[in-house]
Amino acid sequence: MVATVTKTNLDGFRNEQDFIEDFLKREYSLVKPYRGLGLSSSSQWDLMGTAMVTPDYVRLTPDLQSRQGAVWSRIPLSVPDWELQVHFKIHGQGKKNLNGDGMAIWLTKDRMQNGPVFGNMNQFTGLGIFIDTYPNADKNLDRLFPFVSVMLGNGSLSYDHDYDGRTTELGGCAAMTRNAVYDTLLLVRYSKNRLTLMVDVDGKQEWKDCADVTGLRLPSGYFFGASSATGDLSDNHDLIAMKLYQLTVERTPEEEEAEEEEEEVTIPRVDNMEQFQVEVQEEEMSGVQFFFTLLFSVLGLGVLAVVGLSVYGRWKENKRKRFY
Ligand SMILES: [Ca+2]
Repeated sequence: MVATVTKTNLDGFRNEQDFIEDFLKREYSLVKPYRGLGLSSSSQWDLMGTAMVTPDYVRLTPDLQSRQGAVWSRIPLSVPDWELQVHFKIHGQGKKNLNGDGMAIWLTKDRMQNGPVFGNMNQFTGLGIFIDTYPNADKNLDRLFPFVSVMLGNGSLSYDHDYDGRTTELGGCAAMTRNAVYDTLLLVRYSKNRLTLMVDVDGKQEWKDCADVTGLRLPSGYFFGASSATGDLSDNHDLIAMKLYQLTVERTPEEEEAEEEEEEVTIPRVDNMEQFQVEVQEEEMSGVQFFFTLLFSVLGLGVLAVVGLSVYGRWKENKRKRFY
């Protein structure tokens, strides 16, 4: 029997319940008041770049050109089934599509790095959720922006900023997250190798599906973070809260057995996706396959020989008829 849990800390709403209960893990959460954030040695989070704390939000970047800011958890994640709720606000003076670049939520092996992917390093290892507010790839807008997308990095995959990361994205959706009238939130749930991304941006207090990736394998011990960057175009990128819930999920005995037998995941990957197959192993022929391959080869050669001989015979006969 799966009980329904009413949440009191996030407006008491929730969609499908496929877990028994959840439990807020304070050590992985960033909530008001952000006491000692980035300053105290007892703080569980570090600030970098232009990130600054105010009573109501953590501003990753101000609405000014060429800024980078981030906040990173100090504690490696050891929760197997979890849900992360992110409350953020992106706003600025720029007219639509004259603002940028957006922000990213991370769960990665490395932390506190500078770089070109929304203020974090490229070729990252782990999970990146991007709230991309500027269309770099095409100005015809065959895709609405802001666009929220998911990428899994394995340390060699590269996020292509000029193409808005389309070549590496695992899923995503348009979400009107900039200069929004309503609270803008996103939810990332990871359980049983399935990653679900949902958004709530239109004040209806319900989660809308954005991406759903199965067979996604993420090692444990990674760090949560949020980062943002501005370039020629800018925005205020504010993080209001990141809440991490540990989920209690029912597993069938078969599922438990399968998980125990699985090898420990050391590099993030998605099953059945070519870009995550580092080694390509040639399939070996079984004995039966080998026997039939040999049999048909011999039979085929035999047929060819017979056909060849009869053609040769006729040709010889024709030749003889012609000369005599
Ligand atoms: Ca972009």
